[in-house]
Amino acid sequence: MRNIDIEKHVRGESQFIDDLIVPEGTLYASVFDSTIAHGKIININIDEANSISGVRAILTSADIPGIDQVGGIIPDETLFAEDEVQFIGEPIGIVIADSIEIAKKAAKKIKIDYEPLPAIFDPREAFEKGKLIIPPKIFFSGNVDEAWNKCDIIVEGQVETGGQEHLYLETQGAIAIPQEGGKIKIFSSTQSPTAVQRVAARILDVDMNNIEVDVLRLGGAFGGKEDQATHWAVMAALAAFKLNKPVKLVLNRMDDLRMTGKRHPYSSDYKIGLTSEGKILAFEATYFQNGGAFADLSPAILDRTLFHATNSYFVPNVKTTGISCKTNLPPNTAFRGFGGPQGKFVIEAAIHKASEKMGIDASEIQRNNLLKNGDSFYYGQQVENCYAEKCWTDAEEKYNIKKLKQEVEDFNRKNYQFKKGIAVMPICFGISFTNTFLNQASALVHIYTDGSVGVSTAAVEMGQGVNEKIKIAVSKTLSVSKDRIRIETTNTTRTANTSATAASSGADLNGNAAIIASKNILERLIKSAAEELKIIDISDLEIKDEFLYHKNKKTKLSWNELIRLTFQKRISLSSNALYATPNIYFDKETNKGRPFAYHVYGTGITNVTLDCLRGTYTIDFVKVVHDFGKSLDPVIDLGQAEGGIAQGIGWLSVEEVVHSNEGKLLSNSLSTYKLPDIYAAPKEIEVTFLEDSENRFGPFNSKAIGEPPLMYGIGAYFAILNAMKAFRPDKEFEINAPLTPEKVLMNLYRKVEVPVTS
Ligand code: LUZ
Ligand code: MOS
Repeated sequence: MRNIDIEKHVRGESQFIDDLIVPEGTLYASVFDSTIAHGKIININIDEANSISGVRAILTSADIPGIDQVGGIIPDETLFAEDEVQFIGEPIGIVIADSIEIAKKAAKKIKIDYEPLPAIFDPREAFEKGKLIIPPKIFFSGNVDEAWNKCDIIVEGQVETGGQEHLYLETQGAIAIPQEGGKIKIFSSTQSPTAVQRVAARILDVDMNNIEVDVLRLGGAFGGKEDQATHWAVMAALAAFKLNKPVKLVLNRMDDLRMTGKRHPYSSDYKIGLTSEGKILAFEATYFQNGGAFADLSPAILDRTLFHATNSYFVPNVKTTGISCKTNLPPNTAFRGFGGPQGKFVIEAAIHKASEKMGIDASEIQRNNLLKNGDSFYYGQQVENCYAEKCWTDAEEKYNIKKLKQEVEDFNRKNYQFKKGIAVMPICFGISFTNTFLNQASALVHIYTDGSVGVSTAAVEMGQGVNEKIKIAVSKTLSVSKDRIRIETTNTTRTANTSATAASSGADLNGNAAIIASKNILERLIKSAAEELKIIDISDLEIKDEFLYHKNKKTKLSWNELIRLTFQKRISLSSNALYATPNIYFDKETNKGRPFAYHVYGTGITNVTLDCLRGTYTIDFVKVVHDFGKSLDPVIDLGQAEGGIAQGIGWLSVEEVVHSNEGKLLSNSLSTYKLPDIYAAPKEIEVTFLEDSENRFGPFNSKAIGEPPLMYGIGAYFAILNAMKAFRPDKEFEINAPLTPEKVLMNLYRKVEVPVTS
């Protein structure tokens, strides 16, 4: 896969936080954290640590000059624990020393006495004890209570989905460098430079213009640096501010795994009602979200669960209840899909169970209930430009689903130890931050006197290729070669008040802003050319391939010449522009509105082979038809689709976040947390780009790609489950993800509850 940085990556020239050359005199910080899940801090003894040579300072909450508050949505989280700790890994303070080795050694010598308090790890238990992050949220349409009577089939059940570690290759980290006049410049590995700036200003009690945040690129994020990169950057800033020295703070892998939140595990109840023809009439669900100790982004993530509760289906009567539960675990956080995958999984489980009861294939129910133009989503938005059915029928034709199913059946008839399973997974994902005001981005475009172009936006490059997409958008708008365009670092002094690069909307929002800024300059250039050539009708002029054209005829004015001329006339060659997504709104009282600019659709087919002796499985293939709009860069988009699919499969199959009964992370390293490596990834991923898809909200008709493909991974869960059913048709299996090989094995051979009847 080629993207904007591929050559630098391959040569090891790309710079991440740990590669930056630090100024002389830089100090190093190491975080010390709670070793118990809940308790009062009785005493912190730093004497021994402080006596180690090379230790410069030990900072705790008492050393914070400003307001000790890092909560983004709800002010419920301090930078360092004050008198109470609420999870294992909660930061209590930092040691700053001449080297990282000294800082770490000293951190180990800090003795903390606690008075333990009871801890809760299970969201349902937290709910029963009234420990909630926000009051329950209810979305509904129609009337489920009246609808049940009209249903021929009703199925109820419980569904579990697990957490997921982001495992960005680059761990959390930052470098803070004091500047003159009390200013601090922070290099941070964050998706949200403004969040770092805002919180640093609050913690240090300075104005935001005293903090500059700069981001070159991240070594991955996946949502893990939307809110949770802030803490480490602010700690480094605090130390730099206190000691007036540059301070570097980079978490090692085990600290990062222990201290940071993951994808939220959910425990959910559902009830689904259908007609005997397989039309879904009613769906009711309650989602218990395991929020961890602080709110972080949990309320927004819960919203997205509710928005995606009905996936790609039209359901006339729906009631969903979201409950964000406070537990003594690290605050769970944004992760690719942002609660959407958890929501979709529940209705897919409900459909799966209903299909078992009806003795039909789940795909018949799925197919029968796909959204169409003219339907509405249960949160009020009209379904427009819907490609749900188109993706499904294209997949049916292109991949011959019927034949694939027949092949699975034939295989299963002939084999005992090995069974195959197949599942279809349609997706529908809403694009826009669900908090309307976040849907804005700005861009600053400069054209230098030699004709080269510099672009700053709010977008953060994290390997997803957003910089390349912005470059393409600017190149097309100005009709200037991509080689003449540089995408600059994301910097709060050039692009202020930024939303996080998140919600799959980085390329849409920032690409559109860059297009507007480019067009502003283009207009001035055309005017200047008209003056120069004494042409009256400027609509006859255009720039093509770095030349001015008049009535489609090349003139003598090259791009460079035009830039030079325009500069001589003292006309600005820079522009700043804002893009704000039009026509979106949401009423938080009624939970109705038009929260999304548009939706992304697709259909995936997943095939697996299960070794029923060992419980191990291979994903034979995933074949999808996906709606990319008019892709700005098919190679980047394909990479995002493939990566998302692998990550989604990982979440539901091999990745398992495990804690001890005391709330200690047991899957605390790469030897105990299983990632989908090349062997666990599908043997084949085939992606077909849906044809003729239009999207006026994306740059040049493109569509967002970051999060939607992850949800094809849900198909892998049900494909494995179908293979298990082929081996044990006598058994009812619980729906409890991830479906790790050991869980498969236990489930296949656990005592038979229902006698074999044939
Ligand atoms: N972040 C956010 C997100 O603040 N709001 C969202 O709706 C969202 N969606 C996906 C990923 N991050
Ligand atoms: Mo995200 S989950 O779009 O940071």
